[in-house]
Amino acid sequence: MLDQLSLYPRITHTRTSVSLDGMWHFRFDPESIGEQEKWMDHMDSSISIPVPSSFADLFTDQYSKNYCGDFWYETDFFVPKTENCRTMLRFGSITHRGTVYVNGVKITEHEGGFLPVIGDITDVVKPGEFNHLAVKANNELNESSLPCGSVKTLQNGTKLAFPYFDFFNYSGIQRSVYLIQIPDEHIQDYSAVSSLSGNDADVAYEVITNGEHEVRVSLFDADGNKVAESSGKKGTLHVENAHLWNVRKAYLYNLCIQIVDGEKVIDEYMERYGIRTVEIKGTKILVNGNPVYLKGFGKHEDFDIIGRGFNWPLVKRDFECMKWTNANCFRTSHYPYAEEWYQFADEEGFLIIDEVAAVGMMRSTRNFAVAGTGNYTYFFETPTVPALLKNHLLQVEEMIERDKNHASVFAFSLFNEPETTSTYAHDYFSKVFERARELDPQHRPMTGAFEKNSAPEKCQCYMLVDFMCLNRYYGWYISGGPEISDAIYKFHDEMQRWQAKKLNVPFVFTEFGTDTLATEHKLPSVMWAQEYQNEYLEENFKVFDTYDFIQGELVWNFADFQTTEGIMRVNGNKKGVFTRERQPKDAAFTFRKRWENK
Ligand code: GCB
Repeated sequence: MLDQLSLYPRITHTRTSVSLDGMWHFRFDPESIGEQEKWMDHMDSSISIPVPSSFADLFTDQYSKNYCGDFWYETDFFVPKTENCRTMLRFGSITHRGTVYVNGVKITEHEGGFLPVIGDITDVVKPGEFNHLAVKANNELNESSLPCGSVKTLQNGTKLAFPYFDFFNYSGIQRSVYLIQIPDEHIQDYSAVSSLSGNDADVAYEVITNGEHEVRVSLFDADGNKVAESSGKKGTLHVENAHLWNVRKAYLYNLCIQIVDGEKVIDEYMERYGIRTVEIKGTKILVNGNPVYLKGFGKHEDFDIIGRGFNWPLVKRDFECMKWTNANCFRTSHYPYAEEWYQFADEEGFLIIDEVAAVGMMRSTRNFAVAGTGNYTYFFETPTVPALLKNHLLQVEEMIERDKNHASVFAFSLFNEPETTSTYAHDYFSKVFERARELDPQHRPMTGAFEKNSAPEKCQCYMLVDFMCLNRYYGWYISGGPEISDAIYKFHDEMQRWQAKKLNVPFVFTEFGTDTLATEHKLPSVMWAQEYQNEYLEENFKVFDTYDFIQGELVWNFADFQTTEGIMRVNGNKKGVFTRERQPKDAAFTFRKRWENK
């Protein structure tokens, strides 16, 4: 357990947190000379850069956009006081890896670009003065990084990222940075698990602190009335006539955790908390005991200029668009998103399949096209696998630790489209699933998204998941355009083969869709025209509606998004139901109508 990893920065009676977002200094370090030249102390010839943001789309030149290698950030921040508290820095993420220095001293280093980086800087900060913060980051991909990929060096020496995945390798300090001050004796982490009995609920909690003083936990309803109270590091809050957090009808309580010494409050942490249960029963997904059909999207953190940089207005707009389509769910394809997405999903009653950045576990820079060809790339048979597994386990741990208390998170996805047809893959993923199940206090369903090679007869990993997630493109990558009738025939054939296995678990489509240009209309339809996207969807819906074990449809993708350049991508992936600017294509109206009563 990492101190403060899962605790989002909050201001309470005993805690402060100050955003360090703004314009910082920045410099590329293609020769990796920064450390030797002591850039952690000071960087010459730096340029200004906004935090948070990806760096790629801020510039006007090709080199900066596609830069791959080391790069540095620096800023100065004022610390008013340091007595009787711990002072910490918390980055929402540094993509893909980072080393943090304060006043020239190395504080921490972190691998993985989509989870928080935390450093205790108490012993190195100077009170009443400006302090110097430097970050050395790196965005290279390899076969033991999550996500997976490689680096290609051009003849002129320029390095380029070669992702084994279909989204642009946006990098940088893409999420907010906070300076946090908390008491010496403090709350390090907590978990809370709800169970229901009749109209009442019990919330079993566990609080971890670094001291021995008493812990007091209270629950307040939305009007601010205290409805339950308990003491001790472990305990239960009994809530009479509990208001449940329901899908698209959220109710959130306020949970208040205190460390107390008599009447004195030593530390205090507060968070919104939704009371709900999730469970898989036979082929049904149950929330509070009621079946839910998942309607929604695979998404990306992706927008013009800011890339994967966190932006509240974008969160708001995306939720408004999702609500307009009558959706109730999304998958954080293909990495854990900024925490604010989950907070807002808690408020709006959206369900989330929370995915770790285990994508690209198939040796191909066009995995979207290779999936389905049957090509086998020996991914889980190479010497890098132990290092990959170590990373994978660590990031699953950090993701579950960070996201475990969100009502919106109803399942964790531990992979997207790896090679699953070998016993090597089975051994690898058995370890990942075993670890994830140990870690989640809520015992949520665990899953992963399977591509087409993971067929019922060949897949060695489907038995590991609690519900099946299939990514299928019948009518796009397979038998598209005028061949769509064949595609649907093949689709039914595959579903019947799954049905014959009698797995007795829900199946959810976590991807299906067509690239569609918002500018294109054509009668009769052709691939890439809006009419084809709609026809494809209607044909796919007929398949979904045939099998009662199909319990959800998350279309690929919510919006058009940026990818690596290539002949299969027209300035990015155009499978959005919305454009990259978040305006509806015709398909958005199709979903709005279908999901109204589904
Ligand atoms: C997939 C991948 C996703 C791609 C998508 C596509 O199977 O999981 O990352 O973007 O296909 O559009 O090809």
